[in-house]
Amino acid sequence: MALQKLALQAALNRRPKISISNQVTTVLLAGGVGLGIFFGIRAVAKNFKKGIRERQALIPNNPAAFASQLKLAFENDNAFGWGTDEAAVFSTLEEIPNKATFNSVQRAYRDLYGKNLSADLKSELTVAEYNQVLQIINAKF
Ligand SMILES: [Ca+2]
Repeated sequence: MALQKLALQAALNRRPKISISNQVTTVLLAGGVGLGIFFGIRAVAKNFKKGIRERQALIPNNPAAFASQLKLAFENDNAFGWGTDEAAVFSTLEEIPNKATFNSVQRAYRDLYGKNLSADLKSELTVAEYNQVLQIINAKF
């Protein structure tokens, strides 16, 4: 009995110890902290941009104002969760003076809502409506 216990103890002692070396731990920790800082700064920068865009959204004819008008038109949903104010989408797009401003509207839309404007146009409109939108945009210089 005692011998068995001793043999077991010896076997346990011979077993290689599984331990992460200090270096690996340091690298992992540094990586984690680095990632944390990266995402933290990114979140702060995103919020900062969003804040600026939200203030700009109240200025008439600002790209952020057009972007929020489009978003409101998209969200003109009924109780079933669908519905889009297509007329408002078209009139807002008509109001955008040129292609450069439209590109700014796309950036403002991404800053404000974290989404792609053309992707949202595609999902909110029918094919015919979307083609009409393309015509309005492509007519701009
Ligand atoms: Ca909608």
